Amino acid sequence: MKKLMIINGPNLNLLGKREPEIYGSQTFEDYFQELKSKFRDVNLEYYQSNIEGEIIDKLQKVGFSYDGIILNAAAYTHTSVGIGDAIKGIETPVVEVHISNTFAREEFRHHSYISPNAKGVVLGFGLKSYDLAIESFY
Ligand code: CA2
Repeated sequence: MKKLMIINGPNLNLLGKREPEIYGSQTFEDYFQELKSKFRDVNLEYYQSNIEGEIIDKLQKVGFSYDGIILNAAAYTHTSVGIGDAIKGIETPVVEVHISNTFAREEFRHHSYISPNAKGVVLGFGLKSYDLAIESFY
């Protein structure tokens, strides 16, 4: 069975609790249970951290044994050379995900340190972006 890890970055623990007009009204924990029942033939895990170094630690920890990583680095997408370097340094392919269409938002969200090293990017489909990223590993 394929092993996939979803990694969510800063403030995504607030999903469903704040700013529902941009990010929807469902908590990630609820959505993750739906994902697990939808994709029963993959081993799905989920990790969230607000701390850049913890995200890098997790990428290094799973990045040589898992089949895929689905990464929403949230605001670190636009700032973190360190997360970009970590993706370059691991073997497991990373698919970058965003809930919102970052290109329809402020200019500073148009640049990503993740994209150049990602296998692909899915953005703008709400939480469904994660479904599509998982399907890319089938
Ligand atoms: O659209 C996305 O998935 C983002 O990665 C979300 C980030 C944002 O900085 C990126 O530009 C695009 C922000 C995540 C914050 O999530 C919240 C959820 C609920 C309430 C407040 C923040």
